[in-house]
Amino acid sequence: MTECLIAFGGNLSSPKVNFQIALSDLMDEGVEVKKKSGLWRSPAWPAGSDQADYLNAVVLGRYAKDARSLLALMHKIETKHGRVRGVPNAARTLDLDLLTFGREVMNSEDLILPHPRMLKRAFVLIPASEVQSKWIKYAQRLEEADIRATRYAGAW
Ligand code: PH2
Ligand code: MG
Ligand code: MG
Repeated sequence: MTECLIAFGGNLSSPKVNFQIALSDLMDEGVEVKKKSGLWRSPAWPAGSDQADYLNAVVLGRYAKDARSLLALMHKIETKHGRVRGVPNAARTLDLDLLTFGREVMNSEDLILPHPRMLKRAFVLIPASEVQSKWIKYAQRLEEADIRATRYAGAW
């Protein structure tokens, strides 16, 4: 079993419900949940996007197969939730991002590990800090305005 960190995001059609269903889908397919962050609400990045606020969360899990199998499973679940791929940063029902997979470092076209932008995003680092304390020091290096704009929005 490999420890994996999965980010959840969404800003269309009840993201909280989508997160709940997606997590139970992941569990049905063999992802064991060790820790689950709360929900965090933030404005759509980049600033000035004319979109609804996002909800984000991070789950620390364990998975028996390899990183690409997990990524394929995540894509299948995104598609089931009506996720349409295409325009970068377009509004979305459900975004599942693989942040880390064990100690794997990878730079291929379909998968980069650890996730290349995770250290820059308050909406990833703040929930990640709830489930793994090693991210706290990176969260503390974020811009104060980004930290303030990321607000706790309850359990799920
Ligand atoms: N995801 C994006 C683009 N912008 N903004 C917030 N606040 N949260 C996200 O998860 C997010 C975003 C693309 O994946
Ligand atoms: Mg994604
Ligand atoms: Mg994303």
